[in-house]
Amino acid sequence: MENSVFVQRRAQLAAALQPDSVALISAASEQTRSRDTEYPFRQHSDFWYYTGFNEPDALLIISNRADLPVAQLLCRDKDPAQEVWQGRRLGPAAASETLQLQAAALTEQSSLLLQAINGSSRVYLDITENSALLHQVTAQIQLLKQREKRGDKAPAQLVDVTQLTAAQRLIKDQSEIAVMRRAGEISAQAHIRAMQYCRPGRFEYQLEAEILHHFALNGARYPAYNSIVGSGENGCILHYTDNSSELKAGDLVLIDAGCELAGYAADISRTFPVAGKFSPEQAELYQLVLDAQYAACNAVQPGSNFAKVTAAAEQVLTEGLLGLGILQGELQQLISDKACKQYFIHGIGHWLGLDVHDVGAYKVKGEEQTFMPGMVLTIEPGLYIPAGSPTEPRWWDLAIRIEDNLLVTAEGHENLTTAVPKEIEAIEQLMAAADAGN
Ligand SMILES: [Mn+2]
Repeated sequence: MENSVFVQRRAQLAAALQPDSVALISAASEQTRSRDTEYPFRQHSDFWYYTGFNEPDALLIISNRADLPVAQLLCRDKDPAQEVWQGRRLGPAAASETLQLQAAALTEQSSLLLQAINGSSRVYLDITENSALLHQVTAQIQLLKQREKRGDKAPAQLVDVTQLTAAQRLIKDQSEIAVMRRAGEISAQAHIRAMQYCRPGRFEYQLEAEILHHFALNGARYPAYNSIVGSGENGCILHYTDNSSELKAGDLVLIDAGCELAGYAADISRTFPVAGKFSPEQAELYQLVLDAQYAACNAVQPGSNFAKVTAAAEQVLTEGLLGLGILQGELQQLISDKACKQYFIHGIGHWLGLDVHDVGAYKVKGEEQTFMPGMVLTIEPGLYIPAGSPTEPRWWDLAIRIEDNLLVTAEGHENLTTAVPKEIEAIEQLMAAADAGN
């Protein structure tokens, strides 16, 4: 992303603060995996959004005060001995130029933070997450209060910054949309690869390996979340990530996987038969979820909202489940009772962006958040019928979810993940062609 994008985002946040205020945004820290090894470093999404700077233990100070720069960065100093072991550091001098802001070493954090807080009317920070910073800020506020006779001034309020950052991140700009299109494309191709590789006798983790391989080969080294590959009854466990079972002919396999590219998540689910051909029951239930997914996608446009999209999907699911005899009763009653929720056990979708379950309000003053161009969301209806459900046993252990990523546009929406097939015929053809090729 161009540096000007980050400069513009910081200016936008500064403008959203109350007059004479500062906002503090922390970078993530390294997390221990075991003993002296760490998890792959993942930058804090807000910090990444405003800096594009991928080092741990940094702090961004944004201000709209006339006597302070719009943006100051505190980061690790250069240290040749440490860098030989732990990797390169940008250091304040290069950071200042590269990131187009004022930068100083972390050793100056205490004094620069005090300067930024002293005289500010409000201090915005994440009051739930970084308790070390919160402690430091409250200690400094106490100090300033003691020194008020000397002319120092403690801020009157600590405010949660995440409401402002979430509102800004909810609407994606052109550079974000370009990255998310690419993340969707890479993830779609990875799902295709898993469908092509799938055979009875192979294992769930082998499908996962195909997917991760495709992500990494295309510049997305890590998934956006732990990949779910659930065959047969495993598909009924929503966050199944053991991925350890052998794939059996006659079962469906549900895959929920998406890559992270330059910080941005894709989030795709597909369900297909292990042996490449849907049974009649599988096909009927699958087509029902697909019809519901189309109905929900069609309802994604400016002015719509998650409640309308949910209603569109639930209408189709309820009619279909009634038609198949899985639900019994009177249609309107079943719809108003939300009877389909017995088998459609999660929400229709969520915001998508730097976080897979991205920030952004779902309700605004008690009302549904209205869809606007630039918002990106998932549409993912599903049906899960575990063994023992009050249905004919032929439906048991079927689990189906179909999930795409949609960008709201002025005209309606753009589906970012259409490259991976979801029509029954298209899936069967793809898998048959892969079979013939081996
Ligand atoms: Mn999702």
